[in-house]
Amino acid sequence: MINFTVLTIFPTMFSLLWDYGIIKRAIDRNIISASTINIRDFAEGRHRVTDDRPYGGGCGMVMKPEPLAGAIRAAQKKAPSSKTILMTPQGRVFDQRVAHELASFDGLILICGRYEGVDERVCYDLIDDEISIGDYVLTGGELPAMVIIDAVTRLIPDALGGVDSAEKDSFSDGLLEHPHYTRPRIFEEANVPDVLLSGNHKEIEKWRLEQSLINTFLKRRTLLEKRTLSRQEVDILEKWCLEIEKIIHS
Ligand code: 9D3
Repeated sequence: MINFTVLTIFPTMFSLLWDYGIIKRAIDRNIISASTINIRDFAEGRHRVTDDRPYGGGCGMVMKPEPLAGAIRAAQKKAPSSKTILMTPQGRVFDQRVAHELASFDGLILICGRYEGVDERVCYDLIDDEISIGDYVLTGGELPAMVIIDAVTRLIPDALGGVDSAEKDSFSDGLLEHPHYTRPRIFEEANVPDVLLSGNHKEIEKWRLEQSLINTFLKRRTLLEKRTLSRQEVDILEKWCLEIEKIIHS
């Protein structure tokens, strides 16, 4: 059981996440719990303002510190053993390793910034970590928070259900996936590879590993470089090397 608390000025955006598919099922089955806190509820005054102009001038607005600090403290009081994370383009970049790391916490409090950023003084004491989901510019931290909740949830045992385990995932073992096929056997004159119809499970596993390796080599070479190869993987790649040399030297 892991508890997600999202701090945002747009809590209704998160029904996109809570109300569908695997995340919905995980909530229904008490595999995760999820709630949102509206930062605006902690803003003072008749207009409940959450942003203000930047000291020093410049364009854009900055998230006011008081409502955000109030919301963070309320979230931390409700879920005391949680890690508090600010979603920001300046954070460390999220990947599958970070997903595994975050999945080990009892709770995550995810703060979604809006405007140009949050007042720096909020970060000092109240925030444990800063995460970005990649180098492109979005309009706020809500989609990044959803990405994190989605990736972390599917790592929790039982969240996926069925026979598929998250550990079999390509990114968990650092390779891209092999190609997939389903019925019909012939689609627009294209056949399914014979080996998949052979019933020979050892050969099928070997073919899939081979396809994974080649796919990774062609499309995402840096993933291969980051990884230590098994004996069987070395054998497969050496076989391909020999085939290529045969062509070169013929
Ligand atoms: C003008 C400088 N901008 C930084 C590149 C300011 C800025 C733009 C967009 C500040 C915040 C945002 C909104 N984005 C996020 O809050 C955000 C984000 C993102 O834009 N990309 C990838 N990951 C993330 S996590 C939060």
